[in-house]
Amino acid sequence: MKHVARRWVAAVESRGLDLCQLMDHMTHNSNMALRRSRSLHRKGSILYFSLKLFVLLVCASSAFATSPSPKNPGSPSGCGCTNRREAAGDFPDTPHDSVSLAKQAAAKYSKEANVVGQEITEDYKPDLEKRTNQMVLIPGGVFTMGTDEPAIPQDGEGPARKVQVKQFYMDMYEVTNAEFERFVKATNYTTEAEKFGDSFVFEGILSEKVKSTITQAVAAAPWWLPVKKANWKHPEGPDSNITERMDHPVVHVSWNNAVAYCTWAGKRLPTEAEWEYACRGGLENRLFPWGSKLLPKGEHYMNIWQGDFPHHNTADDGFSKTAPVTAFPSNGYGLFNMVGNAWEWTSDWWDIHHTTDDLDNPVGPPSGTDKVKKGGSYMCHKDYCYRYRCAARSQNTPDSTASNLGFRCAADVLPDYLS
Ligand SMILES: [Ca+2]
Ligand SMILES: [Ca+2]
Repeated sequence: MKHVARRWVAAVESRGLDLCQLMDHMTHNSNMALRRSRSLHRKGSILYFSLKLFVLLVCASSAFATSPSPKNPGSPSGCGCTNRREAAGDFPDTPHDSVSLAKQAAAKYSKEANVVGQEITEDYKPDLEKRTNQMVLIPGGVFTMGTDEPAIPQDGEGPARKVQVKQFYMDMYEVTNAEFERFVKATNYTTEAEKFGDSFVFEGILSEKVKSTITQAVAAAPWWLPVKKANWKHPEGPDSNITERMDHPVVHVSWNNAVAYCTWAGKRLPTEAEWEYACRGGLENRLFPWGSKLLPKGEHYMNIWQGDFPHHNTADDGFSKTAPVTAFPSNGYGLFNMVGNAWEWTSDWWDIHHTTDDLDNPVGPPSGTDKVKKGGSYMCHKDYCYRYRCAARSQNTPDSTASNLGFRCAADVLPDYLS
């Protein structure tokens, strides 16, 4: 089935909602079929070590074996893999509530896929790769969501309201390229940026070669450029890669892609309330996860933009683009980079009108056109995008992708493989 998908530019580092809303949007006919293969890498430990031994022997006997074997997750040979193309129309054209969307995804990304995703295949080097899929228990409680002193009122940061949140688990880190690659390899997943054939990239991180090929820009935010073949594996277009960034947040992932990943991992996206509660780290009415000082002890606690946006990033915090998800101190709950680095999707539909009634585990509006994202990114500068605060928020359509937009997952119960 084909449907028309409206994709908004990642309108986050703009001067405010007006510019956000003015961002150019693009219409694509897209086949939303999500291809999933059940790469049944259910090899027992004997088979696994046999394969490793075989690979070692082959490598030892070859003078040319200087690099790992080619990664070919879709190859059926030797692994008992089977491929199955899902029926088209996996995601609806029209808005549905988050729960039903998540349930649809859950039906498609089944338990067996979750198990597959956590097994180690010969393609991976667990001793060389530090996993970043750990979760921490966030104790339940009541907190003040939003603020009565909104920095960007048009984003619906206010009013402050009392919200109860039951305990849940939260990813310690933004989902990394390494973790997302495991998902892609296990399920033969194709992201929406790959299907659309382009994604939005901040001009300041593009090569001159790529920039010279671009004729289209976003009038209200000329620093966002649609780059052909930009996707999670090629964050700045075809002449870039993630080889040296496997521990950085995956970007160019849509909300739909994020839901698929979290479901595969036995997790889910956090609600906005959960995300904000987790961001605050047990503190009340503070701007940031650690308090209200931008530079506690004179040090940078997050990856944002220093200098003159969008012309010059001094990268005083050490990073002009994404940083490793383990960078900077964690907050009181042990969570890293809740603000800054990459924006993070939540499960809620976007609305700027909030009740002042006390709420119990709110899940946001029942429907909408955009999803809420939280935390700001490495592109945020106070003059343009003072959204690296726990109460701050922004939005994009569920199929939007950009070079500063990622996610982390939550869960009601800790997945077995993490306990
Ligand atoms: Ca920075
Ligand atoms: Ca973040």
